[in-house]
Amino acid sequence: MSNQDKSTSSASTTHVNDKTKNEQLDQFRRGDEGEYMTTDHGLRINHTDDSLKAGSHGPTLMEDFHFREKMTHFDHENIPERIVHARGSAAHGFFQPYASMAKYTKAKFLSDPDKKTPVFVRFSTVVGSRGSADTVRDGRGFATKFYTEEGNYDLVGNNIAPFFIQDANKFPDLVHAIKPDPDNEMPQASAAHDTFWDFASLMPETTHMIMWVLSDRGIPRSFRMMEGFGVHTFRFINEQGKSRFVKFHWRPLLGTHSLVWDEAQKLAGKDPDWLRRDLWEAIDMGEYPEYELSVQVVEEEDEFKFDFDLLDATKLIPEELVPLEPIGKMTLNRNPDNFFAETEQVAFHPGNLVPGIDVTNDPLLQGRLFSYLDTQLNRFNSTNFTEVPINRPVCPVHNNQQNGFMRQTINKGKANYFPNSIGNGCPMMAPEKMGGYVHHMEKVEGHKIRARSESFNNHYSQATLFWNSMTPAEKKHIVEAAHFELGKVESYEIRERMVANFYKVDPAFAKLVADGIGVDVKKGEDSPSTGNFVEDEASKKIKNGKSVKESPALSMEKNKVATVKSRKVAILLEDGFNYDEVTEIKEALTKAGANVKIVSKIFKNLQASNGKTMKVDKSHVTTGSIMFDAVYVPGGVASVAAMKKQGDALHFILEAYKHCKAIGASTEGIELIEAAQLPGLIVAKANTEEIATSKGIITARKGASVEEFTSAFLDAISKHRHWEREDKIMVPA
Ligand code: HDE
Repeated sequence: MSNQDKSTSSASTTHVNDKTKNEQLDQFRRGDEGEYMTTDHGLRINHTDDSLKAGSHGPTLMEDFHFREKMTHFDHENIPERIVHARGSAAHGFFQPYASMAKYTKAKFLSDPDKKTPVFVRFSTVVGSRGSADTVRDGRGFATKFYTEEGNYDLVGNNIAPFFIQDANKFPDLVHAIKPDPDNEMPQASAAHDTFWDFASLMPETTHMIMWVLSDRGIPRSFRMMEGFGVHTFRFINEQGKSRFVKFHWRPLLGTHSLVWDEAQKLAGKDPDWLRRDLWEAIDMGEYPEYELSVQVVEEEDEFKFDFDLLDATKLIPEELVPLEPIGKMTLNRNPDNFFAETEQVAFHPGNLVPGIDVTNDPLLQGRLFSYLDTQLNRFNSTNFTEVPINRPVCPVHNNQQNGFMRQTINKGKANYFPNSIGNGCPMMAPEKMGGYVHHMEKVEGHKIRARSESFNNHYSQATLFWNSMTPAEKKHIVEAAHFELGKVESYEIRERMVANFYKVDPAFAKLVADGIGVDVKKGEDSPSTGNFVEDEASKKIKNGKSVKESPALSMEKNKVATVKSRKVAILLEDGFNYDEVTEIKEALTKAGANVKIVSKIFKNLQASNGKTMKVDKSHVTTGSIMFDAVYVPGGVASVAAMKKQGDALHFILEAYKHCKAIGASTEGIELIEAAQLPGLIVAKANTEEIATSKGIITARKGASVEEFTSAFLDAISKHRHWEREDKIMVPA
C-alpha cells in the first residue's frame, strides 16, 4: 500500500523522513529478473520475434493481439516535451534545515533540524529541445519538489538570479523570439539569431539577465557547481501570521564553476550529455551533490527601502544590502530508476505551496501561477498527472475532484460534493491550526489597469551593478560571448540597437562589444514598447532607496571554492611509463577527492618500464582534454617519446593550456610539455630537486620532493582556471 492508500479520513498527520518518498515509489517499481514476459493483461508470451502470419510468407493477421498491443504501445510512447526546459536531468535526495525557522515561517519542513524531507530535483536547459546538447549557452532550471508532510512544495528556480521580463504577458513573445525560427526551425538551443536579439534590443528590461547569460554563468561546469535562485520575492508567514518578504538562494558546496566557451562548444559534439552524465556518475560514485539553501528576509515595513521594486523579477537584492541567511542543506543521493517515469513525468508548479510560504504580487510570478498547471495538461492530457508516482505527495489526498483520463484512485462512497451529510461532511475543511492553507490577507485595491508601476522602469542599474562586480577575466568572457551571440545576428540595425542598450550599462563595455561586431556605438533611445509605466504610491516611495555600486557576491571568481574534490584529472601514458611516479601521484590526487583516469592512444593494458601493467580508462578517440579539469604527464622515456610523436597527446596539452587548466609533469614528462611550445612556459630546469610553478603549470625534475610537487599541483587544480594565461593564448588547439 502507498502512503496515499494507507491514509484514513481521520485527519491523521503523516510522519515524513528522507526514506518516505522512496518507500512510496517502491510500490510502483517493477523488476523483470526471473519473470516470464507477458502482455499488458498478464498473459504469458511464448514468441515475440515474429508476428502471426498466414503462412511463413503470408501477411500478418489482424488477430495478432500481441503484435497490435506491442506496436500500439510503441506508437504512443511520446508525450509533448516541455515548451521550455525540455532537456533536463534529475535526482532524488533530501533536505534538512540547520535550525528551526519558526521565527519566519510555520512551514513544518523548516521547523526542526532533525527533520529530513525527501526531494526530487530537476535541472534543465531552457531553450533546447529534449535531445539538444547540455553545454549550450543558456540559463539553467533548478526545480526542487519537497515532499513534505503538508503536501508538495515546489521551489522552481533558475541558476540566474534575475529574469528577462517583468510581466508574464511577455513570456510567449520572449520564448518565441529565443526558440528556433518559425520558418526553418533554426538554430537549435541557441539565442544567437536575429529574432532573440531583435526582441532583446527592443525590451531593455532583458538587459540585466542578458548580462548573466553572457557571463560564465551561462555555461556551468556541472549541475553540482551551479547556484539556484527562486528569482521572485516570496513570503514567509509565521505562526503568529506575521509576513516577511523572502528570496531563496541555493549555493553548491563544491562552489560555482563554469566551462569556457570553446570547451562548451566542443563538448556539445564530443559529449552532448556532459551535465547529465556528470550528475549521474557523481551520484553513482557516492559523490553526492550538496547545496546550501539560504534566504534573504526583508521586513514588510522595509519593502520600499531599495532603489528597485521587490516585486520586479528583473532585479535581485544585493547581498551587501540583505545578507544571505543559510537555513539548511540539500543532498542528492539517488539516481532515478526510470528517466521517463520520473524525470520526464515530474510536474512542477510554483503554486504548489505549504502553510508558511506564500506568493507576492510580482506580475511574472502571478502569470506562472496560471501557466504551470496549464502546461501539465498539455503534456499529460489529463488532470490526473498528480497521481503519477513521482508527483504524488507523501501525505494523504482527499477531495471531490474525480474521473478524467487514467484515474487511478478508486474513490468510495456517494458523497462527491461539499457540503454533504451523507458522507459525514467529509472530506472536511481543515482549520488553520490543523494545517489548512490560508492565503496571506494582503490588502489590495486599485483601478483595473493594463500597466506597470513606474518603480519597474529601471532597466540598467543592476545590469551595470553586475558588470561592475566582475573580475577582468569575467568581463572579457562577457564581451567575447556578446561577440559570438551578436556576431551571428545578420541585421546591422539589431546589433547597433543592442550596443546602444549596452552603452547604458557601461560605455566602455558597449565599445568593446561594438568593436567585435562591426557596428558604431550609438547612445540610442529607450524603445517605446517596453511597458506602460504609471507613477503610483510604490514608485514615489522607492525614489531614494538603497543601492550599491558593486556587489562582490555576484562574481563567481571572487567567491570560488578552492577544492580538488570531484575534479577530473587525466594522466597521459603510453607503454614504458614510470610506474612509481604514476601510482604516487594518482594516489595523492584520489586522496584529495579527484577522479583520476588513465588516458592513452588505445584501450589496452599498458606496460610500465618496470614491467608492471596498468589499465587504460579512456582512449584519445573517445575523450579529450575538454572532459578533464587537469592533466598530468609522468616520466618514462619510451612513454614520453611515443607521445611526442603523437598529435593527440600534444593537442591534449595545448588544449588544456588554452582552457587555462592545471597541467602537471614530472621527470621526462616535462619534455612533452616543452614539445607543445606553450607560450610563457617555465619548467624546472636543473637536474636537482627543482619544482617550477608558472601559471598553473607545475613541473618537477628527477629527485624533487613528491609531496612538494603534489601539493603545488593540487593547489593549481583547486584554482580551477588560470585566467592569467588567457592574454597569452596563441595556441592553435
Ligand atoms: Fe518557467 N515554465 N515560466 N520559469 N520554468 C516551465 O512548465 C513560465 C520562469 C522554470 O524541470 C513550464 O512544467 C512562465 C521563471 C523551470 O520541469 C511552463 C514564465 C523561472 C522550469 C513555464 C516562466 C522559471 C520551468 C514548461 C513567466 C525561474 C522547468 C514545462 C511568467 C524562477 C521545470 C513546465 C521542470 C518550466 C512557464 C518564467 C523556471 C511553460 C509563463 C522566472 C526550472 O509552464
